[in-house]
Amino acid sequence: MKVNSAEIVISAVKPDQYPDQTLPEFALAGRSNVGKSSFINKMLNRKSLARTSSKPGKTQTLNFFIINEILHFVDVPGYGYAKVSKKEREAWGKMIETYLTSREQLKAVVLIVDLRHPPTQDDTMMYGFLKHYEIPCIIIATKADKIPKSKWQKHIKITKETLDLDPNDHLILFSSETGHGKDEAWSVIESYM
Ligand SMILES: Nc1nc2c(ncn2[C@@H]2O[C@H](COP(=O)(O)OP(=O)(O)OP(=O)(O)O)[C@@H](O)[C@H]2O)c(=O)[nH]1
Ligand SMILES: [Mg+2]
Repeated sequence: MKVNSAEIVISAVKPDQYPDQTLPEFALAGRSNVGKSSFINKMLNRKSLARTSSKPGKTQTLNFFIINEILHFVDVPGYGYAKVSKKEREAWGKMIETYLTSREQLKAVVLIVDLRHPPTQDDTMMYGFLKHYEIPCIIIATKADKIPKSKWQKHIKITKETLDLDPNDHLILFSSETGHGKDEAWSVIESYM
């Protein structure tokens, strides 16, 4: 997709703040600091529309972006960040669960994992949650630029096996540094629209 316009619509914490438009929507999910916001920026050719940080816990709310006036990306706070309190973790869990299980225009979740390491227990739990609710998901294995090409296939295999990936689900190798995988990610997203 050629991105002509992209802007933030709203930062929401509860359903009455979600945009009421029924545009097809794609939400990010993944560990804190894995690169969800960076993925959005790369896909939209924007340096810092979605705020990123080298420290985990940057994204705290559900941030809705509108693209070409025809679809939404939703940036989501990451999971698995050890330094948040139990109370905060529960509030996060509620916010994201409410969103994922009630948003009718949600077409697919883009689940971001780190290609360098096997998916964590939190990653496999999130994948299981999406399968349980029959929410289509697109797996993005990011930070590919951080390991040599010769090791990509080995890491992809480990990622698939650890997640117990459904053969019908797409797994795309990606890098927000180089843009590798961007065209493939767009074409899969468009196929869900
Ligand atoms: N080398 C490299 N670094 C990346 C890539 N994607 C993200 N990063 C870096 O990883 C760090 C975290 O990126 P974010 O996009 O803020 O991560 P996030 O998943 O949105 O994190 P939270 O909002 O805290 O959940 C930043 O320092 C990014 O520059 C990538 O593909 N390659
Ligand atoms: Mg973020």
